[in-house]
Amino acid sequence: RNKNILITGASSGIGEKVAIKAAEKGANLILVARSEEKLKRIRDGIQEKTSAQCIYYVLDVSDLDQVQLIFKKIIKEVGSIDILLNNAGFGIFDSIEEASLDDMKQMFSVNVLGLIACTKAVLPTMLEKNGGHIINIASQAGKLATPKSSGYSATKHAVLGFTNSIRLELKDTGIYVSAVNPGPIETNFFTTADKSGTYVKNVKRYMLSSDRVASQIISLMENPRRELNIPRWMNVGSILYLL
Ligand code: NJP
Repeated sequence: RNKNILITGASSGIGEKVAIKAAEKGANLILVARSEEKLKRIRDGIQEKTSAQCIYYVLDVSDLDQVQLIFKKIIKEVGSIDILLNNAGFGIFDSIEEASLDDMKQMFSVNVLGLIACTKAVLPTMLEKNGGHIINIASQAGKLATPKSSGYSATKHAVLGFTNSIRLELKDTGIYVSAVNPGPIETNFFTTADKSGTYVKNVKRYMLSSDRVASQIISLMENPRRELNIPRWMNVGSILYLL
């Protein structure tokens, strides 16, 4: 309640669901993504249904200079960030022969460098207050590997490495650092990740709803802890299928 929560990738999927649930619980939201129209629609919906304060900023997190600039503006406007949900990300699934280096570069720019830039941009105010919570959406793809997702999987391994390292570094501050490692979730993610639809067809029955994942993230926000693995058997099921 009354916490300032900044969510990247808030214009759809997990980010949108967490924003709505957090607003219902009385948090103040700062929504970040590239699609202004979607952010505006979500902001309007939140303002209509709750008394939460909600603002949005259009930002491509892979533009590292813009991240610095916009986060400065945000912090000036809201004072401080209590919780940063580093959720913006995307995947492109391809065989290693077919995967393009441009796609790999873009995935690393958004999923890894963007996430690092957002973290660095909130850190000074969190350190100053000696408190805060940084939650990074990683993936089971960052713990295990499946075929045809080498680039995406590499980015999520990087997210986990980054998360684990700063968690140790910040352990004597009041800042919590968590990673969330879900398996496949029903969101727009697969429109880009799996253009042929083959992966989705195979794992559909194991997919989690974004609503369920968002509820678990809200509970992580309420009870900060190290890591959140979302129902293991579902992830294991889908991974076994692919091996
Ligand atoms: O996907 P989707 P999810 N700058 O496509 C934003 C991870 N994950 O909710 O910019 C700023 O509905 C995009 O907004 P827009 C996944 O890797 C997923 O499933 O307007 N924002 C949108 O709001 C990702 O890290 C699954 O296009 C950027 C959001 O990101 C996170 O969950 C499984 C951006 C993506 O929403 C949320 O994905 C798993 C940029 N450059 C982990 N690029 C899964 N769905 O199965 C994208 O383990 N966004």
